[in-house]
Amino acid sequence: MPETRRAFLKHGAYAAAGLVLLGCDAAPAARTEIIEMRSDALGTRVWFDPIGLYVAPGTIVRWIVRENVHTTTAYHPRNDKHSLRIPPRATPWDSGFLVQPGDHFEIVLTEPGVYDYFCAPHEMAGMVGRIVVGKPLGPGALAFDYWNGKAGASDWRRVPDAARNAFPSVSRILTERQVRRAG
Ligand SMILES: [Cu+2]
Repeated sequence: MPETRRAFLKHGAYAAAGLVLLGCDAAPAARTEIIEMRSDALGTRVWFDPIGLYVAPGTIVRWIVRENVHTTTAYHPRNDKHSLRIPPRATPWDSGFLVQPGDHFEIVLTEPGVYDYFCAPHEMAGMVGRIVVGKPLGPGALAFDYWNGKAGASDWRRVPDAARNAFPSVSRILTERQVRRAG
């Protein structure tokens, strides 16, 4: 698994939702949106910018480190029992640690719906983001605790309060298309 992950990182690409794998050198046929992974000098404030993003299905989303060390990790039970907050048919992603400025990771999002994701070392600090692909569908559009009491979800982790408070609403993303978070 580490070897596979390293290979993905080297190519800066990852297939999600059963999609196309693209290398950084490939000329992308689809539109690419950039999400920066930010931090102040002391690492006391950390954030994704934009924190909220609307894209059309088939868009490539690339996360790139500007400062500090981060991951982009989908809210999905396969990622350390986090609750499911991406479309059920989409494949969860986890970039692993991106450590150098300029390190990046990308996926192609084809399945319509809301995708919530977090930075593993900074989730408790509220470093999360939300992408709406096409339509505001799926569990990411539901309340954070929608899964309480459901079979198979008893060991899922609760979304921490700092993360809950950081997410831009789906309606705001649909209106503004890009929700920036001031540094
Ligand atoms: Cu982070």
